[in-house]
Amino acid sequence: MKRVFSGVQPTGNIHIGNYLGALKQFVELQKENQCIYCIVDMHSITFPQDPKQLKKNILDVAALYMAVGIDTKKSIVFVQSDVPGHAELAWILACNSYTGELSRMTQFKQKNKGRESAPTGLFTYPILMAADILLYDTDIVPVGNDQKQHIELCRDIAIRINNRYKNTFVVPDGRFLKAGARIMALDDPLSKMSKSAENIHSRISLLDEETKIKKSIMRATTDSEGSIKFDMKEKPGISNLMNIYSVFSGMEICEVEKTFEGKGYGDFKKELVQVTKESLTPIKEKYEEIRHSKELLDILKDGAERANTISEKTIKRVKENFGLGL
Ligand code: AQP
Repeated sequence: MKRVFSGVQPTGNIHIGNYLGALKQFVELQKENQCIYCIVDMHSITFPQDPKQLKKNILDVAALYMAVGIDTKKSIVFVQSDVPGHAELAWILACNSYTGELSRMTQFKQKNKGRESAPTGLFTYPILMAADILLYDTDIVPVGNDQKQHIELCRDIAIRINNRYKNTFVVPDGRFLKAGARIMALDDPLSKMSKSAENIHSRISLLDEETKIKKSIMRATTDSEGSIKFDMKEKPGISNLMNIYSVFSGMEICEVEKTFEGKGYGDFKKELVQVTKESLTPIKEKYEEIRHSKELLDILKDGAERANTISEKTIKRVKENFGLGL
């Protein structure tokens, strides 16, 4: 059995990019692996968060994990800050990584655009992410394409430490889907869909009302050509929508092209609204059942205990190999 680890930040409502790029994989991987899914609240404070809102967001993400199909009897679900090993290991990894490699991270460059000085946590975010992964002897990390560079850095740090000290870490592999790995913003198909973008119509959140879903899709940016052909370079808007349609409907892109041959963007968008609603309605219903149940807190408490048991073993091994403590 392989070990799987991944996480989502509690920074707002999870959108279909998070779902199609990451969460769908989380569910699939449960069948044959031991999975650990985290709500990475310590990552979210790289930018200031309202404390009350953050607490609410943590529980929202936990309920959504379960609503999309994560089975907490099989998989471990917990909140990152409930397991002290993440921060402890992050320091040890920080002492074995370089500012040069961190400054090359494109996500850091994008998020820090226009500032003279960056919050230190934003700069060292990939180290905390590496600690999250290495703490659990992870084999597979299911994520969206935007995390490719961070996974590479995590592998580099693990290999470096394994070479410097005794074999300390399992070197993980990223897992990226063919379709869904990079869902683009509906209003700007050259930027990825994001929870924190200002325009709410740039994304579809898993809990959006039907009228909001319709509005966001019907006003999505396309092109003036009008033919439903997949070409991410020349026709990024319609291609992004076709991608979403393909994953929700289970149709290959070539089937989507065939189905909508000769039809206009308006007709296609109406069908996309339909298939999106059908896919999200059961998730919303399940979410409503779980979100305010007492069970949710018990599950997170139990998850943290199980995660702590695994992480303590890793920390003990790391400290021994590094000669730390008595
Ligand atoms: N647009 C996307 N397409 C496919 N996958 C995506 N992911 C994020 N955006 C897309 C994947 O979702 C998982 C959780 O992401 P995260 O919450 O850790 O943070 P993020 O990558 O920074 O996501 P956002 O939505 O863009 O958040 P904000 O706006 O807060 O920065 C990851 O596996 C990610 O790859």
